[in-house]
Amino acid sequence: MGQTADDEVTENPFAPYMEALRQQVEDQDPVLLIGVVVALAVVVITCVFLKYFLTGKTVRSAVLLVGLCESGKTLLFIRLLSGRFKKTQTSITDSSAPYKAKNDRGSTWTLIDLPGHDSLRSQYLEKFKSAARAIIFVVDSAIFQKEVRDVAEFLYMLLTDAVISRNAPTLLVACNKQDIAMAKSAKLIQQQLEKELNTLRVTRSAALSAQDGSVGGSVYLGKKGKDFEFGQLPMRVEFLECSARGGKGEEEAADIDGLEKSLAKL
Ligand SMILES: Nc1nc2c(ncn2[C@@H]2O[C@H](COP(=O)(O)OP(=O)(O)O)[C@@H](O)[C@H]2O)c(=O)[nH]1
Ligand SMILES: [Mg+2]
Repeated sequence: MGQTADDEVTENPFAPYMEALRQQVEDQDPVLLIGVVVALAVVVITCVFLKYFLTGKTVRSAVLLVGLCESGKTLLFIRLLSGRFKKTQTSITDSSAPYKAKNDRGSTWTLIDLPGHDSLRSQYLEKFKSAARAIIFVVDSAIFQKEVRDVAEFLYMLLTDAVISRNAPTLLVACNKQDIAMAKSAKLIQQQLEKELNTLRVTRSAALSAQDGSVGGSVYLGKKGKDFEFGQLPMRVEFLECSARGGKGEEEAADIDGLEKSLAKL
C-alpha cells in the first residue's frame, strides 16, 4: 500500500496537494461555496457595467459632418443617406437622420450635418460634440491651397477641445471634390495640414502663455517637443478621397466608397 503511494508521488509531485485540496473542498459547506461563486460573479458583472458606463460607448452614436462652408457637407449628407444627387442650399440649422452602416452588424449611426458658418459653428459643435462617435471633417480639395489656414484653424479648435480629446471619436478627413481636375490628393492635404497645425500650435501656445499661463480647458496638440503628426493624436485618423458629386454629370453615382467603408468599421 505504502509502495503505491510512493510511486504516485514520483509520477506526479502535485498529487498529494491536489488530494488535500479536494478533501478541503468536500469538507466545506456547499452553501459557502455557492456564496463564493455568487460573490465572484457579482464582482465581474459590476466591473463590466462600470466599464460600459464610464467609457459611455453606449450613448455615443452620432457621426458629425463638419468643415468649412461650401466644402460639400450637405451634399455628402444627402449622398450617404440616399445616394441621389440633389441641389443643396446653405444650411441654417442642423439636420440629422439615421444612417445604416454597410456592415454585417447593421450598425445605425445618427448622421448630423452641421452648418459651416463661423457664427454658428461653435454653438452646434458644443451641442453635439459629446455624442460624437466619429467626425467627418470635409475638405474642399479643389481650393484647399487657398483655404489651408482656415481649415487648419478649424481642425485645431476641434482637436484641442477637452471633450473631443477625451472621447477620441474617429476622425475621417474627407478630401472631397476629387472629380475636379485641380483637386489636391489626400496625402498632400495631410502633409500640408500637419505643417500648418505645427505652426498654429506654436503661435497659439505662445499667445496663451503670454496671457496668464493657463490653458483654459483645451489640450495640447500632439506631443511636446516633436513636430506635429496626426499619428500623435488620441483618436484614429483617416484621410480619404471622395467626391460627393461623382464622376461626370449630375446623374452619376457619388464616389464615396472609401468613406462608407470607414463608417462601416466604426
Ligand atoms: N464638383 C464637386 N462639387 C461638389 C462636390 N460636393 C459638393 N459640391 C458642390 O459644392 C457646393 C457646396 O456643397 P454643400 O454640400 O452645400 O456644402 P456645405 O456648405 O459644406 O454644406 C454645392 O454646389 C455642391 O454641389 C464634389 O464632390 N464635387
Ligand atoms: Mg451645408
